[in-house]
Amino acid sequence: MAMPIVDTEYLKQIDKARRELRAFIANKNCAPIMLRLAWHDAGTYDVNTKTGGPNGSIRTQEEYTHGSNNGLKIAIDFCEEIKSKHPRITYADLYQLAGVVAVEVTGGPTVDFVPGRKDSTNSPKEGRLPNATKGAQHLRDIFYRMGLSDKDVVALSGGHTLGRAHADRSGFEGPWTREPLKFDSLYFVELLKGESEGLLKLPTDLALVEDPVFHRYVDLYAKDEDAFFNDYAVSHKKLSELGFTPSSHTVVKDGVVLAQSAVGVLVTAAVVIISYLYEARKKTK
Ligand code: TBV
Repeated sequence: MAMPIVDTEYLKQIDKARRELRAFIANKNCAPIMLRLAWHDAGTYDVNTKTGGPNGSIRTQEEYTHGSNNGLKIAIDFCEEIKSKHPRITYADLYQLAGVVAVEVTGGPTVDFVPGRKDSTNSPKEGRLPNATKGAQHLRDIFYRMGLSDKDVVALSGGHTLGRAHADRSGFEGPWTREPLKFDSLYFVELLKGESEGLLKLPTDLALVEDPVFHRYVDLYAKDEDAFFNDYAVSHKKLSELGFTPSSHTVVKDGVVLAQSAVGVLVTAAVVIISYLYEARKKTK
């Protein structure tokens, strides 16, 4: 049987890496490119062949030189600084953790993170990530291939609240909002306003307004930031776990281990019940 990746020591390392990532991302102001790295590692998933997905394969030269990954070597190298201090943490976990922390430190929702992804160096063929020059049908084709929904398309597109396009990487230029280091719902507000001096709208961004089903979510998220944050957190978690089935032996909430195994759960429950009975007895005396 394969050794499980996640044990108590691994979880401690994840907690430390999470703290280091918070400081690193705040110092370098690199939240946007860390989020883009997490998305491009995960976004290759194919639900039918169960290939691609968040498995760290984007670190291979074959994959980071794909056109859509232009510029991401910067983020891969940033992550290597954390990896060298915590070599047990898989690249797959590290990239997804960096994405979750990027959203968190820029003021976005807390995205639940469950560790245990395995690494792979098998890169899928080029062409699985979306092409920014296309429309709604293309977005559906790509996201349905990942096993994701229309709602996921729009919620995750809100990730463009962070960062900007660079002419030398994608051929596009500029940020989507006036505060590209703040995670908020202004991407959707700007989208509904239409053309705006200095702000970018990709063809895929415009498709969200033109398509009636997508448009309803854009309206909702522009009006209701809580609705956006809730849906975003759910969609981001789904994206970060494509093809990954967390081990049922570890229950982690907000980085805290609640239970290590079924036995652990029983022991914890027994301790709670016994101490309760003990306290109750003391009171009746
Ligand atoms: C940058 C386009 C997160 N995304 C980004 C660029 C482009 C796209 C500019 C790259 C550059 O020049 O530096 C052209 N990315 C796309 C398109 C898709 C895509 C068309 C189609 C779906 N993006 C994204 C998701 C997420 C992002 C799901 C995260 C959840 N992308 C992202 C960030 C940045 C880009 C934070 O795709 C800024 C990076 C669905 C930086 O500032 O360096 C929104 C959606 O995936 C389009």
